[in-house]
Amino acid sequence: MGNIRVEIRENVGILTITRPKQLNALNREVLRELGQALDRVKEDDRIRCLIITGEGKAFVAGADISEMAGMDKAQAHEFAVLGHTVFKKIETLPAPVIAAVNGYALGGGCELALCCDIIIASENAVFAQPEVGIGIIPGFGGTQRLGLRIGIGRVKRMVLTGERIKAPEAYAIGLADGLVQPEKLIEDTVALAKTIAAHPKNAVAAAKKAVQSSYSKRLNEGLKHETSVFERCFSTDEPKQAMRSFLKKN
Ligand code: DAK
Repeated sequence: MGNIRVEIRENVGILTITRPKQLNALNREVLRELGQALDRVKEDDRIRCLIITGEGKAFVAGADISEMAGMDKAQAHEFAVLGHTVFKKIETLPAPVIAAVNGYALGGGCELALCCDIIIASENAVFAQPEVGIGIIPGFGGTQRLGLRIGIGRVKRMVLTGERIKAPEAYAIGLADGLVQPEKLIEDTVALAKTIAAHPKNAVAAAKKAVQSSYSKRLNEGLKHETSVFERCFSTDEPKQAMRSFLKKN
């Protein structure tokens, strides 16, 4: 796999997205490889807790805008199905998943962190849902999963302004569950993962499932609604124009 690396430390898996030149932006290839890697992790009895992180200065700077700019409505739909399928694999993986957010977690990157069970932020992490700026809405669950962590006013503030939330604020408002020094991010997250991994495997999986069940029905309905609203964004020229203007500036 060209964009994903998985290493195992005792009974903890560390999955790293390795596309640092594009700030680990999620294109179709990265999403497919992420899905395959998650399937393997699920089958690997050694892994009792999984950490997801990014290589370089970003966790994930969002969906790949250069790929999205060329999508028509049908391709956007396919992309949505792919993304939702992969993100669901994280949410339903029996082993808990911890996002170790090492830098930018923007758009689809913030949404990737949100579908992990626990989010640990490095002090230099930055979270945002900037999609409105490129003519779309968060389409990988951000409009639904953010509300499970922060209040509705804060969700609207993030989604409507696209503004960036720095790690200390993210921790203060419950968007992140831990705040650690950048150089200790992996070490501290592995220590947390080992605490989880030391408990009986079936009890941990059952506890994760039970907590998920407290909100999964409402979440699944919300995700369907988000997808239909998202796809409608592609029925005008707004996203294409806004994405092209982002690409021109870069
Ligand atoms: N896509 C593609 N390339 C990206 C990228 C992205 N999201 N983010 C960064 N890059 C690329 C840059 O174009 C640049 O490439 P080169 O010019 O070197 O070839 C390289 O990464 C380094 O970026 P910068 O030079 O811009 O680095 P800086 O440190 O100056 O700035 C930045 C870092 C993160 C502030 C900046 O790169 C930035 O603003 N990036 C875009 C962030 C963003 O808007 N992200 C949200 C994308 S929208 C869907 C569901 C969900 C989504 C889509 C569809 N469906 C349901 C179908 C999700 C949408 C999003 O995530």
